[in-house]
Amino acid sequence: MAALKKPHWITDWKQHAPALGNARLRVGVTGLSRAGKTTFITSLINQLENHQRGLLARRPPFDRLEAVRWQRDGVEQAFAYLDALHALSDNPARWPSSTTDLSRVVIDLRFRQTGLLRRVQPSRSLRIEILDYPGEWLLDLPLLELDYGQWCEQMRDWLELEPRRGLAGPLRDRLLAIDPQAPLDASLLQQLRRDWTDFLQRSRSEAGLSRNQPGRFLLPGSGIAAEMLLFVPLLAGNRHTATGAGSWWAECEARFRYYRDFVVKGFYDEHFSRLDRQILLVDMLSPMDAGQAALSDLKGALEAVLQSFRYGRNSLWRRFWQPRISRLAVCATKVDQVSAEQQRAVQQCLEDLLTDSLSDVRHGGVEVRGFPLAAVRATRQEGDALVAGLQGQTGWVRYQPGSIPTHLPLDLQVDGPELLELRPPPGLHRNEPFPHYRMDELLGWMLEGAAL
Ligand SMILES: Nc1nc2c(ncn2[C@@H]2O[C@H](COP(=O)(O)OP(=O)(O)OP(=O)(O)O)[C@@H](O)[C@H]2O)c(=O)[nH]1
Ligand SMILES: [Mg+2]
Repeated sequence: MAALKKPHWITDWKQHAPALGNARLRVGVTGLSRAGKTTFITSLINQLENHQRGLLARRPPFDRLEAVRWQRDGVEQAFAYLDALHALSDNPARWPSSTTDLSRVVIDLRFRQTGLLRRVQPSRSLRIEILDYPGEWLLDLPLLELDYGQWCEQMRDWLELEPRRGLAGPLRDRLLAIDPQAPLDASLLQQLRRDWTDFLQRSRSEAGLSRNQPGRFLLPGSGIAAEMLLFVPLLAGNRHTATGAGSWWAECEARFRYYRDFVVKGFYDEHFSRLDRQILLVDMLSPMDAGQAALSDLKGALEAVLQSFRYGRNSLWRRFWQPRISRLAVCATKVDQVSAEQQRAVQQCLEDLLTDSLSDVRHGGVEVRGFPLAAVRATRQEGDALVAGLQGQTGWVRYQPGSIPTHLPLDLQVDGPELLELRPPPGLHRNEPFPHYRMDELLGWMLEGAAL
């Protein structure tokens, strides 16, 4: 099963790298579904490959960068960089496809040494390793802290509140009506499982909700047998429910445990262990546009993710993170959708949303910095208006994005911006740096110290 495999892309480092003067930097790109991970990783490779021409050229340590090689041979499940480039440089340009499985990025950089060190060792290598994965998988992180009964209780609580209550409709009553001790009805379980997946899909697309569990119901990825994803929350059960063999409870609980202990834990062990730096990407503008419920759900989802950083007896930190992560970049993504002056406000709203979690992370000794980011800039500013192309069309629109508050109100009621479905800018090419906002600042900060 893919989620359980040992990440041997790490061990083959020894074969490729020189014995002396090399270093490795594992960068965790963390973002929920549609946060902009794949586009960011594509732009990151593109900026590095074109370091001599773009804004990177003048920024340390890239002024000492001599050579860049994006590795694909010998990398297991290599990131589909060329596919993403193909979409972005198409006419009309398209965004890369939504990610359906795990993939890996390995980039080797060679820096020129300066000063006295140059005599001993003229150059130094740095290998950057990144994972890309469907954002839905991250939403399962909190399951590691729950047993099946607690998860059922939580789902019952969530389904009592709008908009989930309305979205679930009769499914909620059907799940409540099941006696957990009754013998399992296998065909009814199949039906309920399909309806639960449908409910998760609508929660995401109609209400812009983030916490849609289990994430693999939406995107299973490869290597997981469908029958292992066959369970639903039994809303009449709770953490004290006892089991009887062959009952609804026994069957669903066993599969939940497998899901938590192998599928979820396998992925998190790989993604979260041994990271040196982390980049948290958050699409803040879409939930601001969708409204209060979406913002509040995003806050819950991100807090659960960031909890991994906390010190403390029961924290996930001890279980999954080495206290080696020294830097966390918190980035509001796709800020090219608003005017240059509004970009800092979007970032501020994101940091307001995460105030408590970010204080905890800082308190744990991690350096945190915010970057309002556009991996690929789709708009250009003309006066106080923006000009861009719409997806699937060829012409141009000129628009004003609407208001962004300077701070996020505590009740999360915002009159958000109007968002359009923008297409990437025309004329992108692999051998030219893509237009962006602050990719150079972010990369400089991420690599600071690592390339010495
Ligand atoms: N304007 C603008 N839109 C962007 C940018 N990056 C991403 N987008 C939009 O956001 C969508 C999602 O971006 P992805 O990079 O696929 O996001 P992801 O986090 O990889 O999403 P999953 O693979 O579904 O988890 C894209 O299809 C674009 O519509 C950006 O820099 N600027
Ligand atoms: Mg993706």
